[in-house]
Amino acid sequence: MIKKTLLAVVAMLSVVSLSAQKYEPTPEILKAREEFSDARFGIFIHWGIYSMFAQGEWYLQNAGINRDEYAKAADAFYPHRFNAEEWVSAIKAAGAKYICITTRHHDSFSMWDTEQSEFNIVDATPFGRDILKELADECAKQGIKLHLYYSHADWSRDDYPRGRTAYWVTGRDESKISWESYYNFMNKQIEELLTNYGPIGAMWFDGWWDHDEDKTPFDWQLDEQYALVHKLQPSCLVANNHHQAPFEGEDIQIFERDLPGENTHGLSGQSISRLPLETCQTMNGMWGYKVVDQNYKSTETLIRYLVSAAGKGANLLLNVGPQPNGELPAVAVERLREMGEWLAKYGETIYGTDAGDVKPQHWGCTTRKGNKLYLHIFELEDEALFLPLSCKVVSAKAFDTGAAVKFQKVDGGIVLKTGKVEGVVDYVVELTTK
Ligand code: JFZ
Repeated sequence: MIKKTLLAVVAMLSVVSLSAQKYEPTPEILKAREEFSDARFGIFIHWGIYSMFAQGEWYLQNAGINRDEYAKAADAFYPHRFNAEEWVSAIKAAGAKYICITTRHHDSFSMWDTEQSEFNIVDATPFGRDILKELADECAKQGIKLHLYYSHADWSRDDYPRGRTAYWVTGRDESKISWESYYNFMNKQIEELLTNYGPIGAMWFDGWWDHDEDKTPFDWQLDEQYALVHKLQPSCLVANNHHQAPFEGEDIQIFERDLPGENTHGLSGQSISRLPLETCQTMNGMWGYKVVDQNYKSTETLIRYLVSAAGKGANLLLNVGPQPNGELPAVAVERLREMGEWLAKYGETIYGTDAGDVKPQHWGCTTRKGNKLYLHIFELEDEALFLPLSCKVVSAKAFDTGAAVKFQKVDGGIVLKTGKVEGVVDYVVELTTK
């Protein structure tokens, strides 16, 4: 009897300790998080057979069509202008420090040579090339990190338990729905991705929200999957675009289409954690190539967005949607080049910085690195600027010319005699502080 009770107590205790087990990031992960934050700028690539329909990556669900009819696009996918070297060069020239590519989006098409499904770029297309391998090799060659987007939601497979999107996509055999089978499939794919493509900087998951409608929470078994990622590659960061505050086991907090703390698109209402932050944003209006969407943001807007992200202590993951022929759109390449020109000059005030002492203002924002506080002034109607500061300012100068900027100590900070600021992308003033 006593023995039985003791056993029960021991069993209970071990359950308690298991459930109380917290994710302890390893030293490798902590280092990777720091490097990630220092990078500040990455390029997102949304590319798949959806590009051929040229209506964005949600086409299968938005059109509500038959999955087998949709899949016929694969048999004509021949992106003969795809050139990993050109992509990576253009992205490096932009000053971006990492690339995140869609390995498998919600339509279920895999952009690598996977053994887990025939619906992939090598087996299902006349092109027959493993573009992920080519890209991974080129990233290694040119020294830029590679992150992998991977969808949890799936709009084509029989075994995926249907969520709140795409339930009207036809052609799927409902009798074959099996979470066990689907979960197993995903983990085997993740194993391939983290085994065959060299070091991966981060796994960027997306699709959790497909089951956020459930009264009883859907169990995605993320703990096990995250542990698998960390086991396969101890320096690979885990990110999940679930639009919630971070879950246990995650290393990055993602925001979509809005900077942390802003929520104009209704996808970023979550509170801000202490994890490294990343905001993903489109260059036009859609992620995947969309022929009618030529509404590209100007280079000035994009630079200011990058600077504003840095001013909030966040990275910008800026998207480009390659064309069906495999080329990056020329308008996108032009913006990448111009952003790179700006960063070549002002990168010091962005890379490796933290959010500055003064929170974002109507005139711009601030970043900090060591004893340098950088003011990024986009526009200023007044001739002078009051900065609430608790540190001592030793000197102030215009970042690009080095010319001294006059300032005066006042109660609670300084008044900086900038003069009116207009007609510039970003007037950067460097303060040396003590
Ligand atoms: C998600 C993807 O669906 C999208 O295709 C793209 O990859 C982006 C980066 O991430 O964006 C979402 C996800 C969920 C909703 C909207 C956009 N939602 O639930 O309305």
